[in-house]
Amino acid sequence: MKLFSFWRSLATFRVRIALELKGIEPEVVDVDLFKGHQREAEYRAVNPQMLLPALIDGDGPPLFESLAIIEYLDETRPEPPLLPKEPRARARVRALAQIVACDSHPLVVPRVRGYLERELGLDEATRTRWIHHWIGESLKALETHLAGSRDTGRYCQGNAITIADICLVSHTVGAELFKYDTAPFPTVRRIVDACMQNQAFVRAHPLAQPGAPKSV
Ligand SMILES: N[C@@H](CCC(=O)N[C@@H](CS)C(=O)NCC(=O)O)C(=O)O
Repeated sequence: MKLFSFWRSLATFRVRIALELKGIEPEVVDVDLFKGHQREAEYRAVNPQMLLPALIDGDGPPLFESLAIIEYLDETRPEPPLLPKEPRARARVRALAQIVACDSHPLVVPRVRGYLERELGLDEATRTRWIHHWIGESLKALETHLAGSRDTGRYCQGNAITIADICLVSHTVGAELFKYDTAPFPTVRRIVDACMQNQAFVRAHPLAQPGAPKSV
């Protein structure tokens, strides 16, 4: 299995966590987002959208979109399961995951930050306001959902790690990389701290990847 990855990519972080939980060690191909390598012909042939992650399992074709990749991994390697069995619980897990992967993260990725800077001429302080605003909006929504539901347990859904936890951790670590204070979200913090007891999350962490700085 081949994972196209970059240490700073939060979407790839999600897939790395799932791979670690499943005990899969892929070959890693580094695509440097800071140097724009995602836009070079070699990677465009893998993912025409020029986004990480992409995953090749066996003789391909490449899989793309982190949530689709994680569900593919879960369907092809069912242990440990990353979605609950019961339909309402599955819907809640997917919904919590999508707050991160569909409603928040896409607003702060490099191509959006670059557009704000180059096309709209926003200075760094204004761009940081944008990033913090959208990170904060989804943290508020996640905290409200998690603190207010009897379905929440040690993790987002009961006491087993699911795709919702994978996304919650990627979002919170992303907030930290963008210097956004997550302390006002105690339920989010409690669940993230519980996840970080699991070595799969620790090994997949952006700062544990080759090429990452010691801190940001
Ligand atoms: N919805 C996609 C998001 C993919 C995405 O935006 N990836 C970012 C890194 S986290 C990327 O490759 N950005 C490159 C760019 O913006 O130019 C997923 O979940 O896989």
